[in-house]
Amino acid sequence: MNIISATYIGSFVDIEKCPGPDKPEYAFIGRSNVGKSSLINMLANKKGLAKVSGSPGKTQTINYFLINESWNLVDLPGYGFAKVSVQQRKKWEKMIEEYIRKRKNLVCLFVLIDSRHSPQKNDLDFVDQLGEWQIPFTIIFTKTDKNTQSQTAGNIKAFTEKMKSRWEFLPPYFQSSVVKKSGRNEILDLIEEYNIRFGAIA
Ligand SMILES: Nc1nc2c(ncn2[C@@H]2O[C@H](COP(=O)(O)OP(=O)(O)OP(=O)(O)O)[C@@H](O)[C@H]2O)c(=O)[nH]1
Ligand SMILES: [Mg+2]
Repeated sequence: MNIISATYIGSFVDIEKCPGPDKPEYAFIGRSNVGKSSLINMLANKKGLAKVSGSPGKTQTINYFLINESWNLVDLPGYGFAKVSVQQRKKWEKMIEEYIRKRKNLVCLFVLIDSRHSPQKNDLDFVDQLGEWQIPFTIIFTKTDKNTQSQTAGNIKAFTEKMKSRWEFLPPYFQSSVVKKSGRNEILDLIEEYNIRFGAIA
């Protein structure tokens, strides 16, 4: 799919105030610093569209980006960021939960996992939670440029094995690197397929 236009729409903290549910949307969630905002910029092919930072906790609201005038990419705050107050963290968690569970036009939730690490408890807990809520999702293993291919493959295998021990079916998964510019076509192809299905039922 070609990206012709990508525009920032706005930032929201209240689900009720998010843009109307007439367009399909795709949201990105994962631990703080995993690369959600960077991946959105790579997909949209627009540097600086979503704000990126070397320190975790950069994205603090639900940010909407309209793509090709017809569908939205949604950047969410990360989870597992230790340096915010318990109160603030609770607020983000509630906002994320409401968003994930209530948005009827959330066609696919992408859960980003840092491919540099062995399986992390908060990521496994998060995907288990999605299972309990019955939210379908797709995994993207990010930052694959950071390790050797075999280390990355080992971490991905370890994560999927953990999931297999708790889940009957594995969700689809991709790999990405904004440094190598990899994963973009595969993710956009999936979104295009979903957009067609959304159009068919809308
Ligand atoms: N090497 C490498 N660095 C990356 C990649 N993706 C993101 N980064 C870096 O990781 C850091 C965090 O990126 P962000 O996109 O801001 O991460 P985020 O998940 O949006 O973080 P929060 O908004 O704080 O939750 C930045 O320094 C990025 O440049 C990647 O594929 N490879
Ligand atoms: Mg971010």
